[in-house]
Amino acid sequence: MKASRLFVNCLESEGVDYVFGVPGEENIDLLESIDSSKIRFILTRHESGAAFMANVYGRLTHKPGVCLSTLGPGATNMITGIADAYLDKAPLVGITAQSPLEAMHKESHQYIDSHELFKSITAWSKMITRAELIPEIVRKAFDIAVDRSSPVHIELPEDIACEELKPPEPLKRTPHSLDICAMETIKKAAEAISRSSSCIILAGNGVIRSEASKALLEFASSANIPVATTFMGKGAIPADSELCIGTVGLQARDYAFCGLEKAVMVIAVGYDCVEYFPKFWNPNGRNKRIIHIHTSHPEIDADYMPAFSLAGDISENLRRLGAVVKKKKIESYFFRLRDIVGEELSCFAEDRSFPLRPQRIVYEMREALGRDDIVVSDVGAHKLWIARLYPAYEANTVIISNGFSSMGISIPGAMAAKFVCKERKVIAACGDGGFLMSAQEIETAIRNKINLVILIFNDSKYGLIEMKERQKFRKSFSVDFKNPDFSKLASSFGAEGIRIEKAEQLGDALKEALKMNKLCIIDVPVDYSENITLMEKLGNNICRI
Ligand SMILES: Cc1ncc(C[n+]2csc(CCOP(=O)(O)OP(=O)(O)O)c2C)c(N)n1
Repeated sequence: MKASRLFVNCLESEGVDYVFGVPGEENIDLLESIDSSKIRFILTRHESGAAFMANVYGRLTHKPGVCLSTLGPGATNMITGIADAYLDKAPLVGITAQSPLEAMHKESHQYIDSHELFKSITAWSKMITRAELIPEIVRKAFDIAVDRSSPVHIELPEDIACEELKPPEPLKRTPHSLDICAMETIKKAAEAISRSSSCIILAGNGVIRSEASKALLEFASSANIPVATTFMGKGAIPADSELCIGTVGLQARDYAFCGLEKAVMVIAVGYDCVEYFPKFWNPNGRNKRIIHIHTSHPEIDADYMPAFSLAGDISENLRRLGAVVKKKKIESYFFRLRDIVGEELSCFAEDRSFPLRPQRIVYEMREALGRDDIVVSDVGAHKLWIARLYPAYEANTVIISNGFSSMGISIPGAMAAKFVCKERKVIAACGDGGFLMSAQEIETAIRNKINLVILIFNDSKYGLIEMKERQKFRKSFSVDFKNPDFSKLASSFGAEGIRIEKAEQLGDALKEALKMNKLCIIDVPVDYSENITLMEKLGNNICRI
């Protein structure tokens, strides 16, 4: 058997159904083996698109997404999407081709040391130097990707890929179980919660990765504690649960943040420091008592020094804690915070300003989508508006990159969402900057008959950076650009293009676009003049309640 065939057998044995990637001379043996397997190869137009697809596939399925590139330039192109999976903690297996073994010690066409490059953005990176090691290396890669919810990297040299060998069998996965904390520790944590005068739960993406949303809601209900989520924790608790007070993550005193500020105790569940520095919500004073509940013990951070760390199975540890904790009384302040966010969104339902205000766009997106439909946000000012205002009712219905925060994720990410959840509606929401960082993947979507809606917040600028510049320098510079005609661009790809000309048009346009049997690009002129309020005024307003 050819080694590349054995490699693909191992991928099949891991349950891989899609590989996203771009070919190169050095990976055509592997591609030929994939071609004659049950795995579907999704040919993309840029390796970063392939990596973003694998990244979002991993987040949605909790199985590693797989992406593939050639050596050198293919590998370097794939890096951004893989680095995003690293800081956003998505399980992913990245495969790159490599020069033959005998060419690696000297100057050689397209050769760079990819292992060195990938080492710092993966939990594990390995070159296959002997074909018979393939089953062990692939098995180990998938275990690490799942257990650490992280990307891993396998390098397959060209000469190894086409070696013939007497095939070993793929190895089977041994089920791994997570720890459950000793009852003694759980009781102590429960006593601390009962004693604390004011408590809040801060839920992060770890809840979603661990599929612990149900346990979180049960725990919050039995202890009667309000829940704020991070951007990537959106949907960990339904936005219409009376305990959900909204999203934190802006570097400002936004609504839900005030709840965090007021609480004496923070129960951080599945919270990742990478998303939202502890110094923003527990600054210098470091006076909050923290209980950390996650799959692993906490990152060392001087502003995040929990009194208790319950590491292991999040759901089971929450259940045990919920069984012994005393029900608390919630101050009305927390409910007020929650109502204000809802009021802010509905207040823009009839807003006729044109260009549209971001709040109106978010309102219309929410109206057009069902509870379990999916929004994949790109990175920019639009992400902040979506994160704070868009109510998410289920886990993984708002996909946001907030660890690595790479522009360009939304279009390939939304495509991955469509591969995984064919029956759900999907919107890729992006700025005009991020759109053109991944627009080439529209061709991939059309070729694969993927119907989704791409909604562009069009301000002819890198909007978020303008906001930061204005905040710091009271002026803006180096952020303006000119856009192509997005409708014409859409039709040149074979997609539908709609340009919004007045605010009232957006709701119907979105609903129709989501029903279309075609990919649709909606170009929405946006008025970002209120962006600065994301950083300034909100905090002042909130002080008054
Ligand atoms: C790949 C990448 N390059 C640069 C940045 C820095 N950055 C963050 S937001 C932003 C502007 C985004 O502009 P746009 O996509 O138009 O969205 P808007 O802010 O206007 O909503 C930039 C340049 C980044 N996060 N990722």
